[in-house]
Amino acid sequence: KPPVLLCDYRAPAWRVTDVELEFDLDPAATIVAARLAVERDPSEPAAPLRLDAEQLELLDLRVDGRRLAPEEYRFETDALTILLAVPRARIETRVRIAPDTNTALQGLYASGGGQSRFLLTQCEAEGFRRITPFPDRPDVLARYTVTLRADKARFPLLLANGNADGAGDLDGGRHWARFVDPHPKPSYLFALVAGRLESIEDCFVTAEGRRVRLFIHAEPDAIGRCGWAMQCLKMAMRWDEERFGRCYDLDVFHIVATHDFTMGAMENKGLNVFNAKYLLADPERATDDGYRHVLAVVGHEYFHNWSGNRVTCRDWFQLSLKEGLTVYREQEFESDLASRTLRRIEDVRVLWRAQFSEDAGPLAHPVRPDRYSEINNFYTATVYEKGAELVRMLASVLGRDGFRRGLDRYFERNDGRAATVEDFLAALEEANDVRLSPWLAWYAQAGTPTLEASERYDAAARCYELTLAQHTAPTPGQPRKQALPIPVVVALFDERGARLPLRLDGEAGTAERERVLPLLTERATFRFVDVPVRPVASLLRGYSAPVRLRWNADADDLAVQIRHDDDGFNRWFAADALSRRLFAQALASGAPDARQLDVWTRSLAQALADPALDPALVAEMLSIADAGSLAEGLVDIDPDAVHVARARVETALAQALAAPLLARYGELSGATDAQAVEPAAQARRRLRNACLAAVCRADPAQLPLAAAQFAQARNLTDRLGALSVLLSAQAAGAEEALDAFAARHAGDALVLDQWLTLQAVQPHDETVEHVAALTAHPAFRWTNPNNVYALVGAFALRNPRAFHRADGAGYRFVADAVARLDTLTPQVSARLATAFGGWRRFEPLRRALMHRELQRLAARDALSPDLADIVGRSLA
Ligand code: DPP
Ligand code: ZN
Repeated sequence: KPPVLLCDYRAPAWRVTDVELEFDLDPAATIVAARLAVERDPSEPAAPLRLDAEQLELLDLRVDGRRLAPEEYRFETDALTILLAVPRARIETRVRIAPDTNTALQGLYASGGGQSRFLLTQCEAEGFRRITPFPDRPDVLARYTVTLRADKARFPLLLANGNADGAGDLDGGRHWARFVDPHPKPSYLFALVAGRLESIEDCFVTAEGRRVRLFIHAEPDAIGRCGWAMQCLKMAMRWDEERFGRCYDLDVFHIVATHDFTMGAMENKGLNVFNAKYLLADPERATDDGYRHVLAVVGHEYFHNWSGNRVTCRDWFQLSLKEGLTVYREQEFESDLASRTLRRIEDVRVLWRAQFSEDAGPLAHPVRPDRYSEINNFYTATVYEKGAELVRMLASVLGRDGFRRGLDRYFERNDGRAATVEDFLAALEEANDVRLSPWLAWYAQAGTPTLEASERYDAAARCYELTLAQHTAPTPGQPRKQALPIPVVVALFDERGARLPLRLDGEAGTAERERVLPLLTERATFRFVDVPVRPVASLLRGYSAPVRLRWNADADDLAVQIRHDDDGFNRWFAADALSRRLFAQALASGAPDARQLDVWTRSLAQALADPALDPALVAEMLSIADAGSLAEGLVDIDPDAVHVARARVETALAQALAAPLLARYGELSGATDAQAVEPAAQARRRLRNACLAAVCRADPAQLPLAAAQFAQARNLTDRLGALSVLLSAQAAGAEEALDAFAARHAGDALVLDQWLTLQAVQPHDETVEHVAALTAHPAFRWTNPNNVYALVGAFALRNPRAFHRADGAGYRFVADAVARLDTLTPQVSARLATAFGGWRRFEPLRRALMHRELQRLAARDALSPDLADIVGRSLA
């Protein structure tokens, strides 16, 4: 199948204005009757009506009430094409589908087991065509009326998008319910749910005075854990009103939890469907990170109601238009409600680990790709996380008020429309009277820019020169790169941490204390005058652009930043830079430089002793980057050497700080807020766990502390933190602790997923066999994406040591899993296969072994389009 190209975009020849759907729901065989009001674009007099259709059994087809003869239409494996001479018509179809056997989890499928097995849908990106024949593309917006009929005892709850419009009983123990969604929407936002679920209800009054009923529905054993999500929903609704002036627009908002889902959650209009992992939370069964993920994802999906639903995407090339913007809004939401610094550090870590490595390999693509073979493979770190960074840069360039004005304009201009990145930039431009067209290059160009900084201080002239230069390496299909606009936020400090003035040569007026240096060309020098002493520069503050910073800052200058920078993110950024440098030295020569190591450990000792510093920030400073992130940018990677060098640096820190770490651990252990979920309580637990890990690393004789914490834990964060320490130390009693944990949480799928992950990420040789054995554990099913990601995904993507075992056993295990999953859930198999994407960057032995597994996958019969695309691009 040839790829879809952005440059081939054409507006739809036929529009659908209204859709009426009737479902006779049954897990084995559901009948879907559709009535579409279609209209031809007058400029397309000859175009037939093409309806996407996959895996549908066509029972009936009529146009304006008349059954069509076989020569009047074509029904192929992916489309139903009708030759129509009239400019508008009523199309009626009836199809049969089989939700029960739908393991792809796209379209209508079944979730759960036994009594509570229920039916639900997932349509983004192209699942609606597995429900009914339809022009399944985001620029066809229609009004939907949906009627559901089902057995009342098995499916007491019936839901679809929009407001309820009647319900009643039918003969034979069946019942019906109808829903009308007044907002025209693309088909990917369609949803229905039918089942025996329990519900909680709340209410929200919008700033416009609309009374909205809020519901969360979940299986009976889960409904007691939905209270936090409901609180998060109300916080999100209020925040979007206050920060961005966006109000909710229906009388009801539903959220449904499922354990069988290929993604995190889905923003279907008025009927969000959530992976239970991002919805359920209580202290016994969710970690602090789990609570924060619920806040972030509930916010994310709710924010899509404007950035995605009211204003949707013209085509899937524009996916980042909704995802980058919504991730940005989600980040701001959590930053306003919890710790801005912590959220920023975590986002940057994810960007470096997942997006930079994507950009450095064969799967690199621009934030707005210009081609795709399988759109499911473009729900990537580039589209989401880098896309959010682009929005963040635009927001910083326009300022808080300017960005708000621009976004208001964007929503107002494009409400009810399917928009493009150009529409977004045009709204920001017009509202601020600026030119933003250079920013399009950020959307079109793949690859991570390297930003090189160098400095020169002239004491006699009291002048400080900062030279910035950018370079982007070629990526597949883009051999030559252009310079991008890079906003470099900077401040200058003296060595005691006092701010120095920032006056550029030739400027008058009072000097600023922080400013954005716009790098618009390949290279530029910024000359600051009246600088009284040699300054310590704090660059790229708040991580103001998604670039790789190359800057050979003096270790003592980095120490000044770690100690004094008033941007919490840059304190961490400086500590991270120093630890990466020590890692590189250990990798090159076996040991980090003693003097720089000393500078680093003394700075962190001060941070640890500083009672005024956010404990979460201290914890992050103590946690050095994972091996994958440290290896990013290297060639001929030897994973064993990376592991050893990283461990050296980590152990050196733990040993240097052993006493203060132990003391701080003790102090934090007295806390009485074991079940509190406020950010401050979470931050203390985070630091306490970081201290415990380091203390036990420095001295295995301290492992009884971990055993004690495990035994006494009153929340999942403490229990898992301790278990992790016991496992990675291969402590006596670790096996018993694992078993005790599994027994305590038996039957709780989400907690057992974390238990599986903890075992999958252990950097030991025998983890390969252990993980393979765990696939036979009752807590693991190949058909459940959460299980697969928790065990096989964690092993393949987060355990470089064991995945890259020198005999190739890790590769073989993962490739076999990918092949097996491809016949069940192709989206999941394709995502796992990205673990092989970086194969060319490894040393020759691993490179050959990974290459062989990719070839073995490529040679299989009947690969899914999803997997064929990833394997094909990886080998190209
Ligand atoms: N659109 C979903 C989300 O990112 C993913 N399918 O929220
Ligand atoms: Zn999203």
